[in-house]
Amino acid sequence: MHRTYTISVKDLLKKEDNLLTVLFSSPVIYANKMQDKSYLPAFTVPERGFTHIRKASCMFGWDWGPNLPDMGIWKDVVLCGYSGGKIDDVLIKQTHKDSCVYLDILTKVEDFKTKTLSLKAKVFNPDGELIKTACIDNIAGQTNKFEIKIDNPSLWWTNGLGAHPLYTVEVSLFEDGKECDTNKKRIGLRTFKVIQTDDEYGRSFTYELNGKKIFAMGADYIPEDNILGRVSEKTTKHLIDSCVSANFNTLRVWGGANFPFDWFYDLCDENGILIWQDMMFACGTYELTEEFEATVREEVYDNVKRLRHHPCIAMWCGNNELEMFWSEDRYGKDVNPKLKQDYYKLFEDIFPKIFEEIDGERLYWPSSPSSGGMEANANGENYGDMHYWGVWHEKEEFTAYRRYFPRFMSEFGIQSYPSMKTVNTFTEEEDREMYSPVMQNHQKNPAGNGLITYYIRQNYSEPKDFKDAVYLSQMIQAEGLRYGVEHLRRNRGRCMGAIFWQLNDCWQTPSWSSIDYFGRWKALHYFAKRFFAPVLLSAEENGTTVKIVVTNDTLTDFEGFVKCSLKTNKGEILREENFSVNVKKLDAKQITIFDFADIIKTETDKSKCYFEYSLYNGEDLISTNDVLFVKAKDFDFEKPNINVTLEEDGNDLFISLSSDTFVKAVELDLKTDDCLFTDNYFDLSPCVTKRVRIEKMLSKRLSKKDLEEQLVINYLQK
Ligand code: BMA
Repeated sequence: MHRTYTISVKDLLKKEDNLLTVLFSSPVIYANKMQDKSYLPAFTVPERGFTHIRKASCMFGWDWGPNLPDMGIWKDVVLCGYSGGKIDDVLIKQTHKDSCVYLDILTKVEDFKTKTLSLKAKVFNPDGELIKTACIDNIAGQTNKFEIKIDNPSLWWTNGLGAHPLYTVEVSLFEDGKECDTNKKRIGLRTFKVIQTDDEYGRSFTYELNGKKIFAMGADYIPEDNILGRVSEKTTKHLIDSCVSANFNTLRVWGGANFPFDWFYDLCDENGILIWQDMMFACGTYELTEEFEATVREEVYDNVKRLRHHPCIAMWCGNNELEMFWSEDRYGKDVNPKLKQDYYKLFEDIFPKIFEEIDGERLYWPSSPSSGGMEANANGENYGDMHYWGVWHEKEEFTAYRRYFPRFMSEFGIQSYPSMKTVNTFTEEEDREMYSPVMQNHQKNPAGNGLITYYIRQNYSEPKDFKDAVYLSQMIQAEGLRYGVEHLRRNRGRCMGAIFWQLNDCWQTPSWSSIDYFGRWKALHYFAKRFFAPVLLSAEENGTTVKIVVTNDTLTDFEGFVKCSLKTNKGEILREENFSVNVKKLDAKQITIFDFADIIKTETDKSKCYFEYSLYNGEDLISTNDVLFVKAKDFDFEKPNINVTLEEDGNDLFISLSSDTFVKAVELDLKTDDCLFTDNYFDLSPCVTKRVRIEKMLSKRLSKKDLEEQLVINYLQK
């Protein structure tokens, strides 16, 4: 599934009536049979033997997806004809020096030795204008090198840091002056490194783009559909647009699936989203037979050659969690020791050599998580990347995130249900409860429903009904990850990445995703837009103290002011303080620590106060939030009167909300239609009007009257 097969049909073709027949055998029977022959221990997956076959592992079932392995060819079949010669490969290398970029365009040609061949390279700037041409006459096959200098290059930046200009390099092959093959690649001019330097904590793991140390923010990407034929450029575009809106700059393409379609990488190039690219191995053991080794080598050649020109590709990674499982001895004592040797051979010997040969520039990282290889505490926090699952799988409280200081967090997550509209698509009225057979069948993490209930009850009151449980599940997920991400960003420098598990879903399911199968944003995605804000003000509460920190992930120093107030549930101000703040570019700075022990003296005081903090740049509100001193279930919410007004201004629809008491987690939704709001799942402070715009309709356009009829408002109630 991960390979491209090129088969010569020249001697088979007839003038007409050519028929291509492809025979498939069952992947399930094959995997099961092989498992009987040679047992390969693995995790998560219900189908036996999935690591024996080179097919998206998650198709055999995962803890968020059904066991539905399909059969067939999932990409186009093309018939190609050549004469004279053909371009086999184009590798473009960049050197950035003295404000210029030098391109080395290495072109490998297969020469059929019939006529004289020549090559021409053209470079077009981001506006499509031809800026450079170079020719090589009378080539003799093999690798030919063009050297092209680009003056005044427009650099490629990630989302939030700058533009994402794309240049086009076109290489054409001529047979006696007549074009016989051409190869076009879009590139971005940028330098990229993963900086690993020993320091007081261990070793850094920092993305450096055009010489700037950037903090990676984003999520893990899984297949968009279990049935790949239903994935289209349109579905991917909605996801990538949603990543851009929520201030992402990185996605990790997880190794338990398939390499995404070309348009996925094109969209990431166009939108400044970096890709951590896993190879397709996950959560199990693999046996390195001669046949297996040969095929996985080809996979890497095929995919790396296909993808390496994309500016979005940040780094390559060998696999998902294989090294961690070995390092934690999770396969048991009886596991065949050869499998461990096979692991080393493939991921620490064969793959590094291939990546060096066909890329040579990007980091090849053996596994996620890893501390750098040879299973030296693979999932340790001081080296490399980390997957932290104490919150969720081990029922740790959200505050547990604050105990860890990973150099780069590449997985952590909490499950939630998709919206009721999504649930309604696969249920009848009587199925709409957590433990109905239908709902349970869609919950693929055996402990999932129990953990959702556990976290809801730890933080909120008993859900009134299933609909309320859905809403509360989204709130625990969003709040929990806010704890995690804000902590990581407060520790910018020591930690340089917050990639949460997971962006999307492959069917209608409760899962760790922030966007559901139909593209509906869960509360988490709105929270992500806030906690990934380029300049973030965040607070760390502890007893009666609150520490506030500004994290500046922009390329300019930030100057502004912070407004803080301790308020009662009715909005009375108990204490108020304002500060001017200056935070250097690409830095995090603690502003102050408050201690409210003189005001918050009793448990009753704790349950009636909240701390609100806002960051302004002039008049503009940049970042705002609040913290409670008790769990939301113990907070003394007063019954609010919420005032809602709707306005229409040209094509825009606005919703303004205000309340006479403090309200938490206001959810806006439409009865039948779907849209994205500029903000959602926010808190309302008395006397502060919140104005939200409909940012994008996902279904038909609404008039103000439609909105009046459709708008549903929900909020956290005791
Ligand atoms: C991670 C992933 C997936 C899984 C997720 C949730 O470790 O790599 O295998 O879906 O945990 O359990």
